[in-house]
Amino acid sequence: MLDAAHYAALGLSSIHEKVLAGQRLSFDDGLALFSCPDITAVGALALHVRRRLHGDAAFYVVNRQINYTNVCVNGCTFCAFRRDEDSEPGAFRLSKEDILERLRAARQGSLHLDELHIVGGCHPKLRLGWFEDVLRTVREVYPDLPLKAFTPVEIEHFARLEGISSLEVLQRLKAVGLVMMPGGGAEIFDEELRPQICPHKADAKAWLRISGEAHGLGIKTNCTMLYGHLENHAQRVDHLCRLREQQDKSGGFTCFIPLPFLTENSRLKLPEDRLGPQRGLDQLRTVAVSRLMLDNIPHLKAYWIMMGPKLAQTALWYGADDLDGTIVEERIGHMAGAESAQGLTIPELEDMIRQSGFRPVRRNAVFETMLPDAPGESRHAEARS
Ligand code: V47
Repeated sequence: MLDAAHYAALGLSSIHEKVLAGQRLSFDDGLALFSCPDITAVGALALHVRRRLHGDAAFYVVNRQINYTNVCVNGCTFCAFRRDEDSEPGAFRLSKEDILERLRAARQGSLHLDELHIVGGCHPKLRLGWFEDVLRTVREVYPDLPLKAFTPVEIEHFARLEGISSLEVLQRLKAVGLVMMPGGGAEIFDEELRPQICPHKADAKAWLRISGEAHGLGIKTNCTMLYGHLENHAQRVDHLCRLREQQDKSGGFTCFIPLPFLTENSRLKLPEDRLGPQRGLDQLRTVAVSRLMLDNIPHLKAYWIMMGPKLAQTALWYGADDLDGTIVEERIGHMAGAESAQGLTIPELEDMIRQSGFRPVRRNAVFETMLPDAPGESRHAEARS
């Protein structure tokens, strides 16, 4: 830990003191951390908090991601994954059988999955009954597999299509096995900027309300922030403060995932000065500031797909404690230019963590710790495709 004199020289004495005392940082503190020229000083504070919460543990999950469709009514300008119509080139929609086939393939590779992550575009015709049927069937075939599915944006969309409340949608999905929701769709909450990047998506209030409703039903959820596009530091800090405020009320956010904007194939074009190598440092700083501001959210994920494995490893020293998982098939980041592999094996993830100086801990979708090897499992299964 850097000493008090160093933080005094940086004008960060009060932040340094608050972090050591475990006190809440203010909006202005968040801004000061974003503009501090010494990124390692910011990182050291975040590392202190991360160690206080998790010691030397760094988490990963043996999971699969399934995107059921990329057809979406929301028209987000940043999204390279989306298609507006079923008939557009590159549009896809999986059947229930396609989904089950992917799970069978995972089982044939003798891999015990601890999370099934299902998300997709807001398709204009896919009804809630279809999703209930998919979840019910998956649960029948794989009763031990924790189902993490549907962002608050999808829940809002299902509610609109069915003409029922979001709470009712959540109750119906919980009844067929939903235990966890991914954190996507939060993007940036700021009311001026949000319509420019996701004009038709559930707004900030709806996203936060639905997260709170899920928490009230005992469904844990994650939360995200999409950054590195048109937003400024104040809009980032505002986003973090709104998540923190919601967490004070409903308490069910498990993990925060800062998502760096990947620019390929996107309709959202950035000015040249936003595209340079400084983006790597900005990712580390954003991880660190998020860890420091979100004092009531236990985990912070350096999502290796979007950050790339090398930067994700480094992020473990800047406040992150989780890398996500084996994944196998990922589309949202790769359609936007992610250069990472499609999947990693358990040994690859564990090596990444050990080489970074941390202790690998296998967890499930709701962050319960698992034994490192499930019975009869091949640790090398599901190598990158
Ligand atoms: O909501 C879309 C983002 C999110 C791009 O909860 C992009 O454990 C960068 O939320 N560049 C979906 N990001 C992914 C997501 C997620 C992923 C892994 C784990 C979890 C979890 C959640 O991806 C979207 C959007 O914010 N996104 N396009 C892009 N071009």
